[in-house]
Amino acid sequence: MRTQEIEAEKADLENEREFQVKIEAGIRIEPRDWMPDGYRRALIRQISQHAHSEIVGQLPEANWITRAPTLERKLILLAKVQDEAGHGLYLYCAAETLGASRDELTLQLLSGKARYSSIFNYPTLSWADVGAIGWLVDGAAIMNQVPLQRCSYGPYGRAMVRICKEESFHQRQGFDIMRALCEGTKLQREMAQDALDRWWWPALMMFGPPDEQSVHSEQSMAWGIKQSSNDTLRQKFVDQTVPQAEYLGLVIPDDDLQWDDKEGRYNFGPIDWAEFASVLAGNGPCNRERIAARLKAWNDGAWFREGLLAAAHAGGTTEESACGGTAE
Ligand code: FAQ
Repeated sequence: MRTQEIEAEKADLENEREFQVKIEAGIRIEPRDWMPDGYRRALIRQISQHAHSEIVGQLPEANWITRAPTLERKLILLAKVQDEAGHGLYLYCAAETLGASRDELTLQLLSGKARYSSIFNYPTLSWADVGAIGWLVDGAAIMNQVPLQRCSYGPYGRAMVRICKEESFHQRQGFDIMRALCEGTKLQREMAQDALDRWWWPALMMFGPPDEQSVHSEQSMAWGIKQSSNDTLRQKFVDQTVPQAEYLGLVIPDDDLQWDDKEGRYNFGPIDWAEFASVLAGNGPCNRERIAARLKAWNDGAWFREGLLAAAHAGGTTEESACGGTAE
């Protein structure tokens, strides 16, 4: 028995060594490949939180579908919100390839065990917020997700390719809403400025805690899951977005914002991390409302899930194939 244990330990060490060699050589890890348990857990955590964010992220903008100012804007917004549902589904499928079912992950969201992005706990008070979400929130999401296309885990990286293409359309539609408002009446320009004032800081928080407080970054980067640190991406976002705000004639709500010629970047003021912590603890302006909406959707959909499974069993289909199989 002792010899067997030693042999098993040796095999694990060899697997781990080969795994790290693959990661360093940029060879993708696929669902049936050997992977350390920690790598699997890290991916399930990140992919599921990402999937939940896409799904919960439909709610703030969906609030404006019935009140979009023109038929064209309504159609575009409908398509955008539908895209976010699609992103959630690709991501749940990617998590399924790691052995975590969508139902199990959804229950973790509903019980508060799994997180979703802090940004979706803020309310959409005016039509300009729909513009600000597309411009800033999708803009931040793209900044974070473009490097994830090179994630070491194949199904996640490949899902990101399509998601990023769609997010870039979302970002442009948001910017176009802001442009239309900024070229409009005084009241419309004020709406656009007010939306920027409310969404700017929460958008910066989307990138996660500062590097020195990031729990997962170091290991995640060593495994090739994350490609860049939270602060690096946040800085790139600021550098990209400030000139866009200037083009729109809007003012970033940060008195400390200043171009640093020597460093070739914008320096910006301190982020209110106490607010971030409070939102993560469930006390943001809309946390309870968001979870209540997801819980209602889950309960309302029970009859459909049961029907789907009953039909699958009657027809000899497996539960997995009834739900669309896995995304590789
Ligand atoms: N909100 O150690 P780190 C979108 C948590 S999709 C809530 O730095 P990590 C599309 C973190 O989970 C937006 N929690 O963590 C759209 C961890 O807690 P845990 C979502 C956050 O994983 C647009 C703890 O803090 N995107 O917007 C947040 O290395 C418009 C320590 O943090 C993704 O999920 C936060 N902002 O880095 C949809 C992208 N930040 O798990 C609709 C993939 C951190 O130990 C409309 N994810 N935490 O309990 C990632 O890139 C990473 O997971 C980060 C966090 C960068 C979010």
